[in-house]
Amino acid sequence: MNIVSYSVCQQVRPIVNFQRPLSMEPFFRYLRKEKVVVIIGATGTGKSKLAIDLASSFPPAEIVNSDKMQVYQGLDITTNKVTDDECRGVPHHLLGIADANSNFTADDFTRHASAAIDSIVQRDCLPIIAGGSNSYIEALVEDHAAFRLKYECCFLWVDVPLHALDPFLSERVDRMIQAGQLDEVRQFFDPARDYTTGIRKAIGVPEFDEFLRAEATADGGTKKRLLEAAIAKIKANNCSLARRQLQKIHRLYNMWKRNMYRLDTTEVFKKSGDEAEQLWQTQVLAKSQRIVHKFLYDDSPVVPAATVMSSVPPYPQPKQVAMATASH
Ligand SMILES: *[C@@H]1O[C@H](CO)[C@@H](O)[C@H](O)[C@H]1NC(C)=O
Ligand SMILES: CC(=O)N[C@H]1CO[C@H](CO)[C@@H](O)[C@@H]1O
Repeated sequence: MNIVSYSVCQQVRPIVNFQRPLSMEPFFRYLRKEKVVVIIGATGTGKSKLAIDLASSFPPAEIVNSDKMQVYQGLDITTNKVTDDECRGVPHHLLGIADANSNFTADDFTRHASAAIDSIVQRDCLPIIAGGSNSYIEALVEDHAAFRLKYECCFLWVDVPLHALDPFLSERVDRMIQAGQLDEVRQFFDPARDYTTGIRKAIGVPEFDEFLRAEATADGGTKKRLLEAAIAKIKANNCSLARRQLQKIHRLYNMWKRNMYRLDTTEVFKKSGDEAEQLWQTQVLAKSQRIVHKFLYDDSPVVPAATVMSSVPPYPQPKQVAMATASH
């Protein structure tokens, strides 16, 4: 997961530029900012999936993680990192790159993410930033002057009403427990350490402290009670995290609404299995594809809704070599 392979990018490069006459190229190179897609949304709304789906429909694209816990090594279940299968060959950056017992800061994120995005663009790939840490995204795209000079962002906001999200988050905690989250955290447990540093701050770690301290000595009934309490606390903490994230997103929306698009996934959350996937494809993904297509090639007509699935051309024009980038 940490070792990024760029092979996907190298393969799918179109040979012919059929949009602009060759002689105009240098002119556009200097005028145009490089484009970055940013996917935001509360925990559990499907940001990672959308990023991978979009990267697969606009290759070559690479994903930059903006989740402040997924930047750390370890606790892959607890922090809900994408698996190799889920990545479908799309390269990911800033996943599991930081020492779990260090403090990775918003400044660190800005530095690492800028470097990753510069390198993605230099290889003629589209950078897609995705993750739940809105403060990191704000630090990068709002407070970082060099980034603002070089890049232009399109924000996709994956939204779902909290009443639909809460039960989903609760089920997701149960699925994580089944997948072995407690074992993962137990291996990490160190009674001498507090929960102020690095990955130990992740939701799903401090909540198990009381249970893990008592585990060796307590009787069965006490253990059961402590475990249930820990799981309930994780659920509650995740639901309140989702609320805080949403508040922050509403604030960002007021700042960025010119370039920010809300994707309503309410209908998807009402269904499950194949039906949910179908709705995701025809509604959420198709709409995102139209928005991103327009953002990337804004001199081309918007693709009509009914035909989008079949008619989005795969990357019709190679992105410009990053000349503007190099001159800063
Ligand atoms: C990480 O930051 C917290 C404050 O947020 C501090 O208490 C802790 O000592 C820091 N840990 C390290 C290893 O610097
Ligand atoms: C079980 C669950 O949904 N856990 C999530 C709680 O929120 C954090 C965000 O900090 C996610 O990383 C977890 O996956």
